[in-house]
Amino acid sequence: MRRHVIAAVAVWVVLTAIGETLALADLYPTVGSSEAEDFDRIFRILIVMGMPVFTFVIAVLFYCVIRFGSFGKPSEDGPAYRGAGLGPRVWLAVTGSLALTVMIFPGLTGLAELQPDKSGYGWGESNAELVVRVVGFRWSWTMEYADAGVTVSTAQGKELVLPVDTHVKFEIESTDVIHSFWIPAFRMKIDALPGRTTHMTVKTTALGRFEDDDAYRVQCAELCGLDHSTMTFPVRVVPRAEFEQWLQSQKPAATAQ
Ligand SMILES: [Cu+2]
Repeated sequence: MRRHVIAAVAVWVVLTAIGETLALADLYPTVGSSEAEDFDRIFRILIVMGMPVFTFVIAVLFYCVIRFGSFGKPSEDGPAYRGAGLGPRVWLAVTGSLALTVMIFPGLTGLAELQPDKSGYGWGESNAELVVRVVGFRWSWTMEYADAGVTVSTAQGKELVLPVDTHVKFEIESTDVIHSFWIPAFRMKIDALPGRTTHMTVKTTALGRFEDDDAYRVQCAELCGLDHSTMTFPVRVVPRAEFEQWLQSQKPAATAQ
């Protein structure tokens, strides 16, 4: 018995080392907002905590299958394991504590951080420096820079241009069915609902554009019909001065000249 325990533990340790290395490796999509940094950190914490539990189950399962499996030969059932004794209690205590811990941190603490502004339906702070009104419809989006009186849509071959290092608040609506407004580089997503405005605020932290990196795109993330997968919109994050220039060039008076 002792030999089997040592062998299974060795498999567990090796699998855990591989899993934790992968969890901490930089295998994540482009990070383009401070929220993305938070979410990636939270994701890593959850993976790092969950990995030993996952690899324990895998190690015991595979060790037992390989070492004790009868592989087609007829065999009798082993003696029933009644679940008494130290093993199950330790297992319950460890996994129960881990589950409770992640519910509080990063669960509840993360939620409180993400939703300091309880007004309306949405995520993020109310300290927006730029407001973009987003309308989703089958099967595209329009973006309205309300303060500047500028509206862009894919029909015009435009893109969602945002200034870097800026809190941007998106106010999101739908004209038909439920869509979901998602920008992978920002790791933030919220439903676009007909008859209700939702919002989310992100702080852009890195320059980027769709041509170089498809994490810089709006993508509908709620199955909404035939062309759901094409319901995308390119995003470009630029320095603030360039943004102001771009916004001026998009104003109706400027484009009419
Ligand atoms: Cu969709």
